[in-house]
Amino acid sequence: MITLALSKGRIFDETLPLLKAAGIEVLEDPETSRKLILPTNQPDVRVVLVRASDVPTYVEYGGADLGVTGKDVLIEHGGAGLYQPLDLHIAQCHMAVAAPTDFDYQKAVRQGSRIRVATKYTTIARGFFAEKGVHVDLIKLYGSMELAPLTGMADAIVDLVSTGKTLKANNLAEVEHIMDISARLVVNQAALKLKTAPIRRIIDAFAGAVQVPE
Ligand code: PRT
Ligand code: MG
Repeated sequence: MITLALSKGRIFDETLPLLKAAGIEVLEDPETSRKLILPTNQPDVRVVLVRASDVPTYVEYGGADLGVTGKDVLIEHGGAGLYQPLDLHIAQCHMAVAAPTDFDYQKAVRQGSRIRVATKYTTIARGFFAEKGVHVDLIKLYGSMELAPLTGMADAIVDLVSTGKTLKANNLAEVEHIMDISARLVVNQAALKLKTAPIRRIIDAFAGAVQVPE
């Protein structure tokens, strides 16, 4: 049995065409089914639905042989023990620093002020500001980062941006581009040794189906 960990939403939706290229079709729709283990047309391949931030953990500890996860999630997890053979170029977005339009972020940086930054991505944020030599107090949040500056709790946020609509709707503007983000295929290293042929077949099919945007 091969077990693939996916999260509901964009990761699941954008992985479907890659699975199709590997001859795998998921037999139930996660949006309507309550099942957490979804069968596929291949009797020896199943999909488990987990929280996006839990995908690397399931693969690390062998709850799944493979998984698809954002580079953001992977960096925050640490990626220990995971083989990362492929950038799938799906669920694309970028990590950015954003601040209210009336906060002069560049001036605060020039003056060496301490900046209060709210984020779910503390590892990425800490690394980015340390590299730049900017002093920050990080406030860890688990969601709706945009709210933190609006309530006066933080000066800025570090969050993912795709269309930019969320920032705009909350009177925030991007002030730093941190890194491009896309989803990766991650593989449990012991599973790769034990089930080399079927896992390689999936990796190769995914590799052949990846569409690199210009
Ligand atoms: O939702 P849940 O808390 O369960 O987990 P999650 O938010 O981690 O999962 P999900 O499915 O939303 O995201 C899975 C992966 O998709 C992330 O780990 C990213 O790698 C990737 N991805 C791509 C995104 C986005 N685009 C994205 N736009 N993840 C989140 N967003 C959010 C962003 O945080 C912000 O709140 O969308 C909002 C901004 O979108 P725009 O279009 O308004 O700029
Ligand atoms: Mg989400």
